[in-house]
Amino acid sequence: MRIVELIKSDPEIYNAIMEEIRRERDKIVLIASENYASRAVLEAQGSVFTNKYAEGYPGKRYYGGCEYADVVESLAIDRAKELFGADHVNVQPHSGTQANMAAYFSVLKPGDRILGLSLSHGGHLSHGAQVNFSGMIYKTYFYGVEKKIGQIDYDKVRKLAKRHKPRMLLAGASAYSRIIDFKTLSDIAKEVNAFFLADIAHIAGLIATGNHPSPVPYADFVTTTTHKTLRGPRGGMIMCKTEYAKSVDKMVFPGLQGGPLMHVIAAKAVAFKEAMTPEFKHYQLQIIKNAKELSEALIARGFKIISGGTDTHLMLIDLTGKNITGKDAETALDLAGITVNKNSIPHDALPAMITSGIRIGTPIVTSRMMKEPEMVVIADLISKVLENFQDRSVIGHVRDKVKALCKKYPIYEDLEI
Ligand code: DSN
Repeated sequence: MRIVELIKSDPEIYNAIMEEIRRERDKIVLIASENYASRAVLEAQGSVFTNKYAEGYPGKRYYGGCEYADVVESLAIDRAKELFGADHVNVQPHSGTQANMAAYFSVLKPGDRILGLSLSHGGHLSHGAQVNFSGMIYKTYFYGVEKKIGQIDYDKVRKLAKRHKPRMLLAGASAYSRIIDFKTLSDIAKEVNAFFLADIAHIAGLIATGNHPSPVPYADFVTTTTHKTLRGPRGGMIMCKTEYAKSVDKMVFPGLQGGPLMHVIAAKAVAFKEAMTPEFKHYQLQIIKNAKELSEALIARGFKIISGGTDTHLMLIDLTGKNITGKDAETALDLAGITVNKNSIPHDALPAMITSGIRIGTPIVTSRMMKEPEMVVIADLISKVLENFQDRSVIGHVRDKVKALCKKYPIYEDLEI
């Protein structure tokens, strides 16, 4: 994409964009919740639809001139329905947390009880954490992962659900690497007469392509972001059973949001079309293959992975035996050109800003067309840095190798620099 005006009118922002392109090209980014969207998605998101107010829904807007906004939103809805097999879809939530908020508000009252996976065991802030609106408004209870196996024990979830009688049972995670048994969780919700909400933000791409079981047949509500494995623009979405369609739509607008971000909705539609292709299905499978290879290569180099491996796009490395905190690991790896995030591990003794772990994901390296052999190289580079994190010459050596690998697997070559 050629940038014509910005370079003249606002060189500071222009330069920051150029530096960001360079960063995304020249580093190995292993942030599990990020991805590199296609050029078509970027083009739709950078389009004139950013100019348009379209409060309301297709065919029922509060503004004139919405005929093309209706086209893109209807396409986004229809494609999402087809992709996930959902009864009803709302593509307007600005983010995953906004989507969760709208879904909660559509059926819950302040003070209702909710039960979800604890943030410190891989859950999400908006699933009841005290610092989040969800923890402030609802009475929250949490299930966790078992210390020994690093996995959810569904019998324990059932016991907790029977004890606390939540109005809503939440499924979904930000740092859980194993298949989530949505069917069992939905059975538990039914047994205690709770609504069941599955937040599939991390694994939406895997689910859309049949690489992870889908909660859509079982859940009252399925929320997601569109920018993680799904590889679309930054944003959120709600799927629900027909009986909740009206209350969800009313809660998104006018309940919680004003004008929808039509440029983002256009880009969501583009991403959903891409996600229906055989190439995307193959891409999602490769994400998982790469994650498995990377986790095995790390284990072979003496690293401990929570739950012993992965079924998905991510893994959580337990650094407790490695004499380095998550924070220091994140800093050292980034200096070497490998971007990860520090992450609490279950039962972590260190605070969330330090942590004893790092989270690693393979969506971006797979978008760059890297495969299993490159995962072994990356595991080796990670190991070198973490075993020698105070040695500047090792870090410099790894940085050179990272640059070479990135050159071999270029991305965004057609973006200006
Ligand atoms: N915090 C994001 C993640 O990285 O998983 C999700 O909101």
